[in-house]
Amino acid sequence: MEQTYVMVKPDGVERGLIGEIVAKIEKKGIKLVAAKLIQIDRNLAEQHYAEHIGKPFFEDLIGFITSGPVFAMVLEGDDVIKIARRMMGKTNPSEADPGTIRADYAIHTNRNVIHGSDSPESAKREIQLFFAPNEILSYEKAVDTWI
Ligand code: IDP
Ligand code: MG
Repeated sequence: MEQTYVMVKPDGVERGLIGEIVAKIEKKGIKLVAAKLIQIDRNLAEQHYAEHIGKPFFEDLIGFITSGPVFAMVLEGDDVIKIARRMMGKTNPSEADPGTIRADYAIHTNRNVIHGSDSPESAKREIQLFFAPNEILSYEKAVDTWI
């Protein structure tokens, strides 16, 4: 059983897409174990996107991700890191497969609506960055055996 960090970025929140994105996650059968609306500050943004420091798009990315609330989530399930990444689609929405969130809801790479951890190491790091341990729940759902 894996956990991953996923967030609806400020463009998705502003455009009213939280509900549709969460609906896709729920309908897929993925369990939500933590969720909150937060305003990311510069310090947290730089930690989250540390791997991109120095890249040409870094300043725009930090400005964008701190520009308004994000909807932060922890998802849990078998292979959920890869599954969530596939549901999001490629980073550049013009290369994302139809039906993925980025293909369906975004046009530009720098406004691509959603973030998801790309590996078990990133997932662990990002979950710890955004959530305290007591904010992440462990619970059974009656439908678990049907998924
Ligand atoms: P990911 O979000 O698919 O994991 P990363 O390469 O980790 O993609 O990049 C993080 C975020 O930085 C992207 O989601 C996108 O918002 C932004 N980004 C990445 N590459 C570019 C670029 O070439 N131009 C503008 N923004 C970019
Ligand atoms: Mg990434």
